[in-house]
Amino acid sequence: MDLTLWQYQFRIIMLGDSTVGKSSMLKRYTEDLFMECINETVGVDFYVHFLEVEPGVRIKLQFWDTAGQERFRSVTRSYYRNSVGGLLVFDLGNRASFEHIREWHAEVCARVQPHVVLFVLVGHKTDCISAGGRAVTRDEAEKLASKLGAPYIEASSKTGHNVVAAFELLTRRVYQGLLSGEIQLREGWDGVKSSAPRALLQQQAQQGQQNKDSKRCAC
Ligand SMILES: Nc1nc2c(ncn2[C@@H]2O[C@H](COP(=O)(O)OP(=O)(O)OP(=O)(O)O)[C@@H](O)[C@H]2O)c(=O)[nH]1
Ligand SMILES: [Mg+2]
Repeated sequence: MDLTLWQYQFRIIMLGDSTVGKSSMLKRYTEDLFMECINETVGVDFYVHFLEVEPGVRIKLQFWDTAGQERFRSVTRSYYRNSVGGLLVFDLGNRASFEHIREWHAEVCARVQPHVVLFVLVGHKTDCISAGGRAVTRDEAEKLASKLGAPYIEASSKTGHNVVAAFELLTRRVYQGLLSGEIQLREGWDGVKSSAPRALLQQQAQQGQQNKDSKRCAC
């Protein structure tokens, strides 16, 4: 089987303050590597990974790894619009990075209209909190996630804990959004691409809508 073949391509954007570990999460996920000394991201970096979400359905994940530093914001903003998924990352030992999550979320949502971006919130660097370095409780993070309509997960790129789980959670969320019709392919928008014929996609979207309608009736 050609491992570069894919049925869907999702563009995912990494968001959060500088040093929270966005690039480290991607390094761990795509190369299974961790670096204590890693260069700050300048503008935007690009990573690719493939994931089979169900037998025969391979997703090509294109990651935009944005710089958290304010001085790059004009560059990174231009990548929001063509993203379908966003990993909102904060450092569990850095309270300010948690408090800025609402701003990251609001900024992306305002700029992607009329498209939708689905998010997962990540409390990162769990390896540091065992030594009493936790600045954000799980309860606070879960409350924020629920306000943002996103699942919450805690991870560490250093140990590898939950890194794959975080990316898979987001990928499956986008895939389900596509099947249910919450996410729709549109001309001139590159958040999702499909190698399947358009007729098949329309059929899937209609099926998703019917499922939604029947669920509504059942309530
Ligand atoms: N202890 C620990 N350190 C981490 C972890 N992930 C990243 N780091 C360290 O945190 C620092 C910043 O990591 P980066 O991945 O460059 O952070 P970033 O969010 O990409 O930063 P910008 O590119 O400036 O936006 C580096 O020194 C990493 O080694 C982790 O899970 N645990
Ligand atoms: Mg980076």
